[in-house]
Amino acid sequence: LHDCTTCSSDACATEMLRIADEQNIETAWHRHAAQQPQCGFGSSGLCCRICMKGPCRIDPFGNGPRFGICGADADTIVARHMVRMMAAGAASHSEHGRHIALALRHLADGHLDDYAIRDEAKMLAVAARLGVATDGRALMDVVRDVADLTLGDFQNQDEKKPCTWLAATLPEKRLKKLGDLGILPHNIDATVAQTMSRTHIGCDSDPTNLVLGGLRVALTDLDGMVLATELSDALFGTPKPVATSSNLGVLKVDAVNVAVNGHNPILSDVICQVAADLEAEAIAAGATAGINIVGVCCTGNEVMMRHGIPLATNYLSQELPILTGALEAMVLDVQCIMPSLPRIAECFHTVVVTTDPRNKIKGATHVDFSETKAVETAKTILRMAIAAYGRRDKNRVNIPKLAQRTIAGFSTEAIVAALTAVDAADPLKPVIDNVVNGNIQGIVLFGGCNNTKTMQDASYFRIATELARRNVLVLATGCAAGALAKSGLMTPEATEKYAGEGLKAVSRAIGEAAGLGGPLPLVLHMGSCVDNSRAVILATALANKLGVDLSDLPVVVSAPEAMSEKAVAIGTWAVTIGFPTHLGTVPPVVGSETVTRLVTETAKELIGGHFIVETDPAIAADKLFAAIQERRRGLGL
Ligand code: SF4
Ligand code: WCC
Ligand code: FE2
Repeated sequence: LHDCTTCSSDACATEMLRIADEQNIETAWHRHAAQQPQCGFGSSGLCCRICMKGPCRIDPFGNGPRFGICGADADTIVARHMVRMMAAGAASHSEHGRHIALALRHLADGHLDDYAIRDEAKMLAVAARLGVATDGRALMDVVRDVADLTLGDFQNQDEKKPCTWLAATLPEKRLKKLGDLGILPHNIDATVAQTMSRTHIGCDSDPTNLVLGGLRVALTDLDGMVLATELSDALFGTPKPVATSSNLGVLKVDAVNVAVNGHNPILSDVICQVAADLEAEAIAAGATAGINIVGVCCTGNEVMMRHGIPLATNYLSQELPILTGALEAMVLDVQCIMPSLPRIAECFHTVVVTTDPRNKIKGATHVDFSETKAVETAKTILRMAIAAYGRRDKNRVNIPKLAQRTIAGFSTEAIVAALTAVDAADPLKPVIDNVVNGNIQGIVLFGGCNNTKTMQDASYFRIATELARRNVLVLATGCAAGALAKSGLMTPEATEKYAGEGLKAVSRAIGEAAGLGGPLPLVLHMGSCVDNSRAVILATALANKLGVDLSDLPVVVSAPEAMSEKAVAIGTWAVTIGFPTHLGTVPPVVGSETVTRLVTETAKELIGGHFIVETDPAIAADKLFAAIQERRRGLGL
């Protein structure tokens, strides 16, 4: 049915796909093959399903209808659908953020016994950034004020007052530019609702105006991310460099293996905390190695960054840990979770547990999670996993041998701490000096998903090593980070092997000064998708120090396997705050020349950032490097 050699560049995934074929188990790759050929109208964005007179299709070659029944043309149809994707992405990230903000508010009110402010220094730093008084006040009073200010970003009705977190995050110059364009949002919920409203039949049909609305809603996505990241750090700790490992070899044959999959650390962090308490029960059940928690997707990134929990895999291969026959439970929260998981688990002993009442899956066991009984729920779930261990069929256990060493945990604070070891008085100076002297040509941030339209993880490796060779500093988040971790690029050895001479020298100097005993890893793992905000905070610090705007920095973004609506939102705000942003999968906009031109060319004149669509990874690396060079010339370097 499909050709395994082109599915994934991940050796563990390829091994598991062979087992899938032998045992006749359907995975995402098999379903991708069954979907071919995919609809040309949908692929180019020319199928409109916004009202029930439709679907209406526009003929891209001009031989058929040029207008939908209501009169909408290709530009309107493409723009409306793309902008709706941004709204859905922004809603998802911001809902995650709201969840954390509400938890903080409930904690301040004394309703949550199972949580605490684990990083008081971060909490106070966040308060100071938001203008909340801290001197001589009880910590929980500060927490309540921060939570309320944050919730204000979901409630403020004054359109002239921008979202608090955006205002506290972006450089002044950028805020002014966005304000002048009328795209600085005032309220996350209102902007998402307005986006849905203006894209309803018979509303906004002007492609330029629609795209501007899209930029505005994409900025609420950034707002939701920054607040999610910063408040999660206060609650669960700010990540520091930690050595761990990645890929399916992290599963242990003698352990009760539990995978946490999804995005929100609010449950998974508690699972990590209580696992030790149930160790004896697991051993009594015959699992001599106790309980082994592993991560998948962004929940995986969250617990990897904070607790060194190993990463089993990223988005596209999330079904495969079950195929090892050694996974007792997969615990799910929200986002990027395949509905196929219970179907695959039926072939094994694995229990699939959903925990969010708004994110259930047919065939899964649902255990309602609430923060007020977090420890109790986490223990219930872990006991389900321990019970499942007794049902494991030892003859069907196939754990691939491969696990790559991975150094993760590079929060902005951790990066600044490492730089402080080089220059305590002026930590950003070593970075800026080396950008100026060319040892570091620029910075690339890899983000985004996996997509069956390209070989899993392959472009990440190719573009990252190609740019590192040309002395570009590499950062990564989300499933991009998963891909680069599994590829072995988050190690000092990878720096020695792949980095250009300039970058290598800088990495060695920083790594050694910071006591890492060698260079920094080639790729710095900055966290989950919401942690793209960390890169924005870092870039803002650099821009402020240089007195320039984000659109002047030699910083680029790459999403070679973008897939989700969230990725569309992230890519769009990356462009909106001024970064050239590469997409390696073609978004459904090519049916409209106008919209395509708006996001790839006009955007550059208007806001400095723009999309670069390029499916060939080698050419993508060239284009990203060229964008870095253009920025360097702009700075006179
Ligand atoms: Fe067709 Fe217009 Fe309805 Fe879209 S909104 S489905 S183009 S009639
Ligand atoms: Ni973010 Fe993409 Fe992964 Fe989901 S977890 S698959 S949006 S990169
Ligand atoms: Fe994610």
